[in-house]
Amino acid sequence: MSKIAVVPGSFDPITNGHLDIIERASKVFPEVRVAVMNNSSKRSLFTVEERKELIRAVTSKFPNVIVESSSGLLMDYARNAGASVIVRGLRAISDFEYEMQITSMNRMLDESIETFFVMTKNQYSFLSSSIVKEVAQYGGDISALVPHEVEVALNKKFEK
Ligand code: COD
Repeated sequence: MSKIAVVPGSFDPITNGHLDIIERASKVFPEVRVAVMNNSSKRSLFTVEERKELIRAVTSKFPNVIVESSSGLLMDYARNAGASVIVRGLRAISDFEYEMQITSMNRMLDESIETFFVMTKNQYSFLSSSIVKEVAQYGGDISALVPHEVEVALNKKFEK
């Protein structure tokens, strides 16, 4: 069995909640690939390249983390990467229904790749990229919610 885990997401942009999931996955798996993917139900603020650059900047302290992107299906990306596990974060009950749906679909596409869930830390249970963008857009303080590089990039997007 391969020891490669994929942490997929939109990461628009990466938050402290995402970073915590990536860090915890990097302590369990010898190689973690963070995959920036398209979520067709979300409109993005940052380009894929910008999102990758920010993730690379804030995960550079983890030597076994690689940042990539794909515009196709997650399971095709994971298979080509030689991964055996997808790691997802779980916050509230509201995440469960969505995660159940995509995990079941992904299992139909490739049942050899398992999905593992990591429970968020309490302090990140309310945190999402959308809420961070909303607060940043109206000039609120997001310094406790995202890494410094992301705070700078968001303030630049909203010209603060
Ligand atoms: N604490 C813990 N975990 C968190 C937090 C937090 N505060 N915030 C987010 N997370 C977790 C999420 O639960 C998720 O597991 C991960 O971090 C990434 O979150 P997002 O919101 O950036 O990413 P999503 O949910 O939009 O990612 C969806 C994908 C892009 C992975 C999905 O749409 C996909 O696989 N797209 C590719 C096309 C495909 O294969 N589609 C078929 C799927 S059935």
